[in-house]
Amino acid sequence: MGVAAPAQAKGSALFGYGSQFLLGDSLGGTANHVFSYGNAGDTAYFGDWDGNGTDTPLVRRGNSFYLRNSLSSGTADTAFSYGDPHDEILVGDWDGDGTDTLAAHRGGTFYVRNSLTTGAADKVFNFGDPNDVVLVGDWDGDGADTVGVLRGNTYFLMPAEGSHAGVTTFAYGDPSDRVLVGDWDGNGTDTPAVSRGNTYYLKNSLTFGSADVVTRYGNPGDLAFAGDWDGNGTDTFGVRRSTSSDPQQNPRD
Ligand SMILES: [Ca+2]
Ligand SMILES: [Ca+2]
Ligand SMILES: [Ca+2]
Ligand SMILES: [Ca+2]
Repeated sequence: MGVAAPAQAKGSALFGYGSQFLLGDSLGGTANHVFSYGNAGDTAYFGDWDGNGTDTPLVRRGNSFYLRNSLSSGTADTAFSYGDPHDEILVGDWDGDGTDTLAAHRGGTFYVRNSLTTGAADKVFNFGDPNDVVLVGDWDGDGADTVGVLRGNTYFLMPAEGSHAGVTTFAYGDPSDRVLVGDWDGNGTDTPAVSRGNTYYLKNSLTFGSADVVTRYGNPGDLAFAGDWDGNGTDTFGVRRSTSSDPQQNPRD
């Protein structure tokens, strides 16, 4: 796969392994929501599938997707298929209606669908290079998510689906940092955070400069992701862990 460091947008597959999710409603706080969903080895995502303001899980098996609308243990509320099993899948509110749906990324081309049902793409566009790290976020606060790419520590953020004019470009962090994207200050605009161990360096603007907030979450071996678990408009962190009932993780490269 790509040579760039992994990214965890609000929108890309979660880091980590295990069927247990531990989500905190405040930056640097303890976990407020602890539950199990799916299988330990499932590729997992979070999004606001029902548009009620809270992000909840979805797991992927091949090109099948199983979503749940609450942060509690239980079975899927909805299942559907999209894309090819080898596509990179991204989550975002592409049309700004308040509901997150999927996009498939295949060789630098994005195939966006605006409903959580089996069907064809609603919109297709190209951005970046096939091996770029892809980020999803609402860069301009208009309520709709678009994509961005990360090369080394330089961000290229698309203003609207398919638009190559007015791309926002800036550098932040180190090329080896892991990157998350979220609305840390609740102003409607998504910005990056970089992580080193379990320390997170949050930036609240899409400009060159140092971190606005430094915080910790989870254990040093945890790889956090971001979302709005309590629906208050700000994104905070969660981690994924194995439980004693999960199969032991096979080493991956
Ligand atoms: Ca929701
Ligand atoms: Ca939507
Ligand atoms: Ca913000
Ligand atoms: Ca929140």
